[in-house]
Amino acid sequence: MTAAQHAEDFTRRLNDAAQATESALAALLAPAALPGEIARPERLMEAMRYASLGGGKRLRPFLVVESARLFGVEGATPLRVGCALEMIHCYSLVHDDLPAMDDDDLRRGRPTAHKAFDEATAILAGDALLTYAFDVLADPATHDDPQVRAALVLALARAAGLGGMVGGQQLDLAAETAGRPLAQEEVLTLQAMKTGALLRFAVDAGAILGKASAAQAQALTRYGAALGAAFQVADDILDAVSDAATLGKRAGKDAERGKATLVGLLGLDGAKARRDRLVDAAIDALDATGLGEATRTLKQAAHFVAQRNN
Ligand code: GRG
Repeated sequence: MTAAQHAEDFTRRLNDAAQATESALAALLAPAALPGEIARPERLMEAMRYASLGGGKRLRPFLVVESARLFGVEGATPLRVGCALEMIHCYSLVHDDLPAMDDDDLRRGRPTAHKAFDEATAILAGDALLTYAFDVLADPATHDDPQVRAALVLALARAAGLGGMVGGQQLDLAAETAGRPLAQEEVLTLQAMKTGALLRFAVDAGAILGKASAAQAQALTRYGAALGAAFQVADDILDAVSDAATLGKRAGKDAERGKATLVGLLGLDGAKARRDRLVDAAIDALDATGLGEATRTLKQAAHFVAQRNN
């Protein structure tokens, strides 16, 4: 394949994963109650659908699908795991946009959930997406091996909760009122928790589904951590240099709020250099899996994450 064909193949895979995620999420968020549920209130469902359908790059489900594919695992199983992860991601965006947190009006180019509905409904839609994510992972329809399901539930809980995304959000909020700027190490920890942990889970999930060897699983975790860090530096850079029309959300927020970012700490060029080093580290980690050419799409994903414009 030529370089242009490789690029085309990557775009097709990304789009296919996004479309498959959209359809699978829409099916999961259908009105019919599941066994054990009593009823699905219409307005809550509508808010959950608003928060999770019709937008987003679907990067996290794509990473689950591609990591599982390294081990020949394809189809409904990785897609459902990707949907569970995307539900957590969408809930975090809904809650992050609330007046008590970032207080934003625009997300994915549309009014935020609490603007389109109301605050209480947005909180509940986030809560229900969070709970549903673990329902999907625990459901035998996701995987017939209960040990695999339990491993996925545990890994996602660790990535999304106290010591992961939610903990990172708390550190971020605390930093705003700390009265002193965060040191670089503190910013890196905060970012690894707040945004890195979910991206890392995506590739760890592929290793769990693929029953990767310990060495391969470790290498993939290193890839996920580097990718997550590259994603966040790219986010800091975009917030500093882009605009709301391109981003689909407010730009320049970090500087406005005096947030500690890597652009603030390293300058724009320093942040770009760090981003590029992280992409190299992600690619090295994939080479260490010993899976060779099969890792090409994930290598392209590292470049994509770093160079994205929204
Ligand atoms: C409120 C519990 C709680 C957690 C919030 C992840 C997070 C923690 C907040 C999101 C705020 C934010 C803008 C973080 C920066 C990185 C990030 C997650 C950007 C959005 O992710 P993309 O670019 O979004 O993958 P799309 O819309 O493409 O899915």
